Amino acid sequence: MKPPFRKILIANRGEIAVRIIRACRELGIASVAVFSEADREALHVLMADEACFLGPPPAAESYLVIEKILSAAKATGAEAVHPGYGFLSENAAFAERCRAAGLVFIGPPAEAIRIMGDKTAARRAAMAGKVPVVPGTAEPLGSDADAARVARELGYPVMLKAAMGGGGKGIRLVREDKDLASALRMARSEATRAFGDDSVYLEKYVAEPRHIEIQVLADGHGTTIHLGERECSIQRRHQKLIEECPSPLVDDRMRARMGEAACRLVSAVGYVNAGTVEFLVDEQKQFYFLEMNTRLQVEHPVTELVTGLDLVKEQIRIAAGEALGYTQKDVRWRGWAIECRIYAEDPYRNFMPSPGQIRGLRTPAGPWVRDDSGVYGGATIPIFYDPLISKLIVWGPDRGEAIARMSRALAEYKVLGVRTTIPVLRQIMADPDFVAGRLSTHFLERRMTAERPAADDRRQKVALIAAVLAAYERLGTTAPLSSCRQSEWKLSARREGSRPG
Ligand code: MV4
Repeated sequence: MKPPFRKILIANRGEIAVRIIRACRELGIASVAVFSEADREALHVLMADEACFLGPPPAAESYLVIEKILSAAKATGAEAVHPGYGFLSENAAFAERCRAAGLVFIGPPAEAIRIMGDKTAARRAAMAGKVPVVPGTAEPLGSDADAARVARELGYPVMLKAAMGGGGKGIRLVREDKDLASALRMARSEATRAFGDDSVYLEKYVAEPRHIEIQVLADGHGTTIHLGERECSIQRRHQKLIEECPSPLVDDRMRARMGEAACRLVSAVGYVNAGTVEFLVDEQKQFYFLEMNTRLQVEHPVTELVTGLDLVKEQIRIAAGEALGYTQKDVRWRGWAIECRIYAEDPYRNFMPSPGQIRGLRTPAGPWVRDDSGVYGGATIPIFYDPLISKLIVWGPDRGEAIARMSRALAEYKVLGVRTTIPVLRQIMADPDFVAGRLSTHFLERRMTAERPAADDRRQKVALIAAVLAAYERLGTTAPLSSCRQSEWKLSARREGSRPG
């Protein structure tokens, strides 16, 4: 079959650039990577068919510079641009500039990006599509007096949110009337600094919510379908750590209702391509539209493993004008998938980034295990970008088997040289509440009393000296020091407690 495009430029880096290169290769499409000074030897550059240098390490001087991306596409003769997630992926002006330059933007129309970028416009679109929204304002707030009246009508506590924000930036919980004025002042100045716009709006506060999102696909021929939900409640400060498909909370009826609501929103704004509709779900299992992400999501692989679809290939085909070729009733969900995000962060130091060189790497494999990684052993994780090393995704016939498989895979995972989130992920897989599916967006902060597992420093040093002496005796004095590397592996296995349970 004829490939949808001859050549695609990938305006991103790291694991998602690698993921998109893989889809291109399977479709017979040539790939062009872009890279900053900090990414000269990055995996996505090594894997692409061609690569274009952008500029200095800061994203504002490389991955975010529209002119540079467009020049790279022109210089290499790319026909289309895939933005991945983050960076320029939800920038309506970028989508427009691509189209004006004769490039196909692999994403939704600029107008749909613009509507969903304004959270009050997104709420209005949801209401127009009869999608339940959290009770609150449909327009940005006016004066402080207006805000106070609305807040009293809604009833405290309320959430104050930046209209141009999203993903947790610029939101504030207001518990009572007397706190509203100062919260408004702070929210407006924060919003101005972060988004260049001081518009804010109010919503009633939903206590103990779960974060459940619906994956949608829409082609340019009027077919819109949903691929079910992802449960994303295990997060820390709006950074997700674990996602699963399906959600332990959602039954067939609820999935159908949420899916139909998501499809109505998509149709209401003329959305085309892949997208995600986020919902908050309260303790009575009522769902409310929160916001829509107009891009491929980090956690898309769990949906892929359960539906059998390749979302990046679907995105590329849709952008090329192809029809989906199947309908809602053809979508089948089989088994359970879980994703764990492996970040170069120290979970025992408040998740502080831990960039640097990966001195040793052993990635898990075996049945139904997928590792979407952006690195290799010896690679350096720059300080300039998101410190995501990889996403470990497993599939099992049911949730219990998926959890057991994830525990097994995490036990195999070894990363030397940088701190990672692997130890907390192992703890969560063994947590009785997680295993029972008792999740909420507060799960992690309540559980983060975690301590480094009995890392008795003195005992570890003694063990290290003993191991060095033993290796020295075994090898004799003529052996090169590098032969000792083996013991570092063994030590790391012991240090991190690789045995499950
Ligand atoms: C809320 C909420 C409770 N009530 N809105 C945080 C991220 C942003 N997208 C919306 N967020 C929330 N909005 C109302 N009316 C609680 C959150 C929230 C949250 C949402 C999703 C995932 C994790 C979260 C963690 C804390 C708060």
